[in-house]
Amino acid sequence: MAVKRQAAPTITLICLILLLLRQSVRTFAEKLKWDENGYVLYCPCMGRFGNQADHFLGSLAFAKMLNRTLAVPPWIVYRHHSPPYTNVHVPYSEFFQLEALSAYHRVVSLEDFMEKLAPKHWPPGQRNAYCFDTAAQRSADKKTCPMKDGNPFGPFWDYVGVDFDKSFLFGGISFSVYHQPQWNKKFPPSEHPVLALPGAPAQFPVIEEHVGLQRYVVWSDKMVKEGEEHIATLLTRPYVGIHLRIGIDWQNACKLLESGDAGPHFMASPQCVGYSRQAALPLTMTMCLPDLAEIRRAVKLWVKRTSARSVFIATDSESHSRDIEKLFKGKVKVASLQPDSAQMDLYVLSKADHFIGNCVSSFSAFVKRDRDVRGLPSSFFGMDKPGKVTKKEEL
Ligand code: GFB
Repeated sequence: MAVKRQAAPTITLICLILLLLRQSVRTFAEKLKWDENGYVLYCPCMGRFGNQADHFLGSLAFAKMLNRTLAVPPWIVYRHHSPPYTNVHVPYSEFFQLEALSAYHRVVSLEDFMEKLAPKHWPPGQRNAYCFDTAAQRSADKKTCPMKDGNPFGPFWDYVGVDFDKSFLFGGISFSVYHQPQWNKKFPPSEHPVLALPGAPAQFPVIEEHVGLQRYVVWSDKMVKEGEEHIATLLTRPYVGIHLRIGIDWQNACKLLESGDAGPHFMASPQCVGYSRQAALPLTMTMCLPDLAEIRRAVKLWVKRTSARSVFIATDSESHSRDIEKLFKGKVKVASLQPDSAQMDLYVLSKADHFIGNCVSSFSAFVKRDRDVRGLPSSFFGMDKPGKVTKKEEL
């Protein structure tokens, strides 16, 4: 009986907390007021998660530079080999806390912008598109921004129910701070309240000044809960997390290095060779596509150095778990996530006691940045001691 009497107030308390939580999430969305300083909208239409994340940091900085609110887009997840065999648009807040971005700049989710603000302030008929004049060259009349041409562009804007009415072209300006006055002069918020762009107003890879913005990309409570459960069941600390980017698309990409067509920087490589093109360290084939010998060497080294009791493998293809297990004669636990999930792999890698990544991959770069802002150690295949490449952070 005593147990029953105690259970009732506990349940009431839990219900109350849940109600308050729901209320606070709702208030964050309901409090929306139109921002007279204007908005930036864009489609994260280049690359997969890692590319989109790099672009996101630059876009956040661009919105702050123009003092416009950023309409945070969903992640575009390509599901062409498994149901629903199409693009899935995952709201930002599924993986990360939208509220945490507010410590840096004003944001609203694109979904809330469309549902709560657009009907009144950006109604159909007034939906302008903005693009480089070079992009408009692809259209029939050479004056229209190709906002919805092809995949993922069309499905993205359809997801939020947007058709565009008119195009405004620009040229000779970039997304850098240098051109800030031109942006405000050409498109003052009073006449151009919503800057909707076909792609991210940012460079790839993320520029050095924006790397530190990663600190505002904070995992959602749901991801933390699930991620910590995986870590507790699969792994024993200390653990080394490794990212094996070795699938067929990657093998083809790395061939560009062999042919010498890549230049001093190749995809996410500034994260380990340095951001200066002139002073970039050499990027080797082993760094781009580590073979089994290099994987074994690096894992052995870091397991020894950190006295690791387990190894977590995230991979886009073969996990080589048997080979890695053999290295330690069964004394070190080796685990992967089944079924694999890109964001959950990122979470577990980001919490490892040591991380070995792929210098060229933006998927690895996400983990490296996430760890850097929390002072956690990382290395790369083919580069045990990456130089300190981040000097400045724009906060
Ligand atoms: O993230 P991402 O832009 O990194 O694209 P890169 C790679 C995608 O492959 C990820 C999957 O978003 C995941 O969907 N993937 C890669 C993984 N590694 C893992 C892993 O360890 N675990 C899981 N679960 N999934 C660029 C692409 O990739 O590579 C470009 O964005 C282009 O479009 C280029 O294809 C060659 O920078 O590595």
